[in-house]
Amino acid sequence: MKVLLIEDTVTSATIVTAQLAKLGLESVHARDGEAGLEIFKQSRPDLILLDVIMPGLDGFEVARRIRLLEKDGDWTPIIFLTARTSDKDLERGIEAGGDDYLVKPVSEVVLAAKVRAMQRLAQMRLSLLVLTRRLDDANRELKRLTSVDGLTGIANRRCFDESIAREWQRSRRNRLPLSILMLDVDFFKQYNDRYGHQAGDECLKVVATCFQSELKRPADMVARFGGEEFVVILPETNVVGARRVAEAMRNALVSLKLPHDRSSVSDYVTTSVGVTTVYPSPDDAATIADMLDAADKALYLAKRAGRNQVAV
Ligand code: GH3
Ligand code: MG
Ligand code: MG
Ligand code: MG
Ligand code: MG
Repeated sequence: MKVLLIEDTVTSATIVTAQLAKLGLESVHARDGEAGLEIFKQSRPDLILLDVIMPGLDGFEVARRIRLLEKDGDWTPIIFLTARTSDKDLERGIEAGGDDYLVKPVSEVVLAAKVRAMQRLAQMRLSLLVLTRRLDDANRELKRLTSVDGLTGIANRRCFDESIAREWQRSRRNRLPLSILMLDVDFFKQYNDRYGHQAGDECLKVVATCFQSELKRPADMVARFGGEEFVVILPETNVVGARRVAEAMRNALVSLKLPHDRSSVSDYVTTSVGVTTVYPSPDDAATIADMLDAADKALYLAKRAGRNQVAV
């Protein structure tokens, strides 16, 4: 622990320095406020013993300036050394940013006790900082866990709900088209029956990654809607663009050639896609649910038309 002693009276400084040394504390002495502030800036002591009455800057002013020099979250304990102990003076000292005071001549036992008290406070402050950092980490992790699908690692339904609400409003405000793709893996029940549920899970991970890698713009997002269904948000995308992305996703999955010998439409895992494009407007009563309904209906058409295809 490094102590900065700011004291203009040499005899008092000599006594306190000796007392600090006896307590095993390293100290550096400044003869006035200006010099003290310089040392503070350069060496960031762990504790400051600060005389109140000094020529030039008095102790209260020095304390005020030290508090201004400290960066956010920094704190150096300040103990005033004072001959005066009127309530008014104490109040001024605390207001200026002091933490405690010692009456001169300084008693060695009181000095030792107050130094220990400040050490305890500093320790508590450190623990608090560590705790705050852990809390921040935990919050970030919580946010991740609540927005990511546990199996596939892509956005989950909750995250989708938030995103679609945001994009819907944005599209409404800016009068821009908004497209949605609803994708459903074909004959997935049969896939599970044939290869087992675990293989089914693995397959869904691969499918999710495949869909994700087809999205090129940062604003586009794919989420697991539930089970073997996925949903894609394509902001500022008209029906031509949406259909193009849908075809790209369908094709990308076909190209993976994931074996599925119980599928009636292909030897591989395939997906059907429903597309819908809306132009939400402030004077329109249409809702997000209506848009999802439309995408679902299009998906149903794609299924009924034979699967492994896109319908609008
Ligand atoms: P369709 O082509 O009409 O979509 O046929 P399908 O068999 O894919 O449709 P259906 O809705 O009848 O069955 C979906 C299946 O997906 C049923 C369910 O067991 C399976 N499934 C849903 N979620 C998961 C999952 O997380 N893991 C695995 N392994 N299977 C899942
Ligand atoms: Mg003095
Ligand atoms: Mg389904
Ligand atoms: Mg399905
Ligand atoms: Mg079905």
